[in-house]
Amino acid sequence: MKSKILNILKSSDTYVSGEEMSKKLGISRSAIWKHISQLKNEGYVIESITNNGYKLIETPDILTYDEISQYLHTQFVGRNILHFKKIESTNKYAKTIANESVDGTVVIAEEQTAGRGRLGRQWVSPQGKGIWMSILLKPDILPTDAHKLTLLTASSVFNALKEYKLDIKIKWPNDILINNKKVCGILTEMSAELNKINFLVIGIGINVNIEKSEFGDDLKDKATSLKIEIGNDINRKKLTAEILNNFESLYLQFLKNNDISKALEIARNNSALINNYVEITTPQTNYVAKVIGIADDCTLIIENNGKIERLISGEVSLHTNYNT
Ligand code: BTX
Repeated sequence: MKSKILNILKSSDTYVSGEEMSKKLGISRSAIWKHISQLKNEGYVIESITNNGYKLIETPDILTYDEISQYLHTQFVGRNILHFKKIESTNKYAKTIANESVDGTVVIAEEQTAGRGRLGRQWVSPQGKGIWMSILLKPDILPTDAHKLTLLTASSVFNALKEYKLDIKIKWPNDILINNKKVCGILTEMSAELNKINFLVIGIGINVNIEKSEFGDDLKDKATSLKIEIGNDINRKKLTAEILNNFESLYLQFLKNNDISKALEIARNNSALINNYVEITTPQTNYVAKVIGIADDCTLIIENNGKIERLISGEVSLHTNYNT
């Protein structure tokens, strides 16, 4: 009902009376007033004048379904959006609601107080400055194929960012870089049995409107945001929808024909690693290897001491002294 009231207000440039809305929607005027108060709480600036009614003056920069849906073309991804002003971590929350939530549910927060990267690392997620979201999926694929969805997600984000005409690269397996600095990180988590995935949570963090001065000293040189690179604020609502649109299109193709070729092509053509020397860190050791390519199964092909090997996941950083 709140969304319907919002739509009426959005489609009118003059005042709409409470009576008119209550007739149109078949609810009482006090119910209308309650929903208007809720909208005000969410940040909508709504002027109300006795005998005239209500007028929408300003729409907040928030990533609710009401605000994103105008740009969304998906069938099911993002059709159920759970939006929070502040939450510990969207991935953490998505996992707690996974069993009772529909496939394609998206959890979005304006701020994360304990955003997480891989291996429990911190993901800085300041309020209203980024896109911090998790896509919940229940695919009928083997757990051993789940890593492919990280690459598919990276390619979807790449596609959505392409229009900004920046030097964007995909750093296998889970980062997007602009001018060699991290603008986006992806964290895929899974609940599975041996041969069956119960659910997957794909967390996407994108630095959108963060200023350089807002990154701490540890991130200043290795992180960037779209605003830093472009010089002006970016529409987070549209970008969120574009990522979900691109994601669903690649994902449906993958589910239908087990075809990941399009995502692979994007990841290969825009790779930050291919033909470069990288430092690979495993729990046991550190070594330098040359990246040859990305295989059809989305593993990284490396040449290590003359031997061709494949990595399914891992910590890979560019080894600047050896770059070709
Ligand atoms: P990662 O382990 O590859 O990267 C984490 C590292 O990135 C940190 O140790 C730090 O050096 C750096 N870092 C931290 N915050 C930022 C930032 N905002 N921008 C650039 N670099 C940063 C990458 O893990 C996966 C991150 C996924 C984040 C999403 S947000 C929505 C969802 N919820 C959640 O808790 N995590 C995911």
